Amino acid sequence: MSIKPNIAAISVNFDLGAGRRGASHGPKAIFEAGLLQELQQLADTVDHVADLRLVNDTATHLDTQVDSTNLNYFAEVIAINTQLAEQVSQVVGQGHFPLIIGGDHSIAIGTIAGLSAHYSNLGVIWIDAHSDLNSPDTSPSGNIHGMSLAVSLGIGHPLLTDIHGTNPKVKPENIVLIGARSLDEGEKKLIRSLGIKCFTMYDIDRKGMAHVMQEAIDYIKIKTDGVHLSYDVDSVDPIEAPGTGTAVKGGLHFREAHLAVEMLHEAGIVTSAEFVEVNPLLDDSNKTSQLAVSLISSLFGEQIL
Ligand code: NNH
Ligand code: MN
Ligand code: MN
Ligand code: MN
Repeated sequence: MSIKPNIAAISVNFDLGAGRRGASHGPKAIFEAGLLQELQQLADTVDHVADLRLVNDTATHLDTQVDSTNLNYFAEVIAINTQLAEQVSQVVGQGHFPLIIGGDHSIAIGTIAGLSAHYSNLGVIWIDAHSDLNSPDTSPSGNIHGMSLAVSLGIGHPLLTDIHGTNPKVKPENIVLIGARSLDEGEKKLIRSLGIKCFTMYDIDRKGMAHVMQEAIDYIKIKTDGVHLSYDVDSVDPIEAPGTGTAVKGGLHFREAHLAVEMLHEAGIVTSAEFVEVNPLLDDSNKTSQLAVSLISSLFGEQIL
């Protein structure tokens, strides 16, 4: 992003991919915390192009033959992601930078589907306490926000993997996971068998965040034609990000969380981004939505000095 981007913000008021309600209020809280005002100082142009939500019953027309075992709110997740993929693809086609504000992490399905139409080697940097690599067979919860990266790899129910065209949307060697500390058994197996690059909290403690980010950037930039940043705020320690549905202790500190996006800005490789899992119902202080605004500003070049 050495040239200032034209940002197209897309808010997704959706939380049925998660186990508890509230992330659907994330966009409102993040916008109220001053997102657009901050971005106006950093971007060439900023437009809030879409504010997506499920409308009434549009999502309930799944064939009774369809097996939706261990897929909570399956029809709703399909519906919102179909809309989102279309919107994201349109924005990329117009040459704008898609900035998606969630919402729970199931919306990465639609974001990545929409992007994949424009990139043959899309890179994905997934900053998250989790890896979201479950399928209905391995998921302990049935919550689709824990399956979105697997779906983007073409693993999971065909009605999810086929959203917005052919699959897989992303290749395992083009993914980097950062901040992992809560992985289910099936996810660990998949990371190993597919050889997905994964920097856990252990790696971050051991090598330092600057080293990890530099390795991640060097790894992904040589082989991709675009890089999507998928930032789940539960990657950040609950002390700094209490407002999220599945907080896990031992996370990124405030500066580590920022350094990641500061280094990505400096590297100039990111072509789209999403920030997800802010749940204002779990955070009276609005600390977490303020953190999201601060992280997004840093991604677009807000500097300390
Ligand atoms: N791994 C758990 C599951 O699949 C939790 C996923 N929760 C997330 N992922 N917040 O980022 O249910
Ligand atoms: Mn500012
Ligand atoms: Mn996630
Ligand atoms: Mn997570």
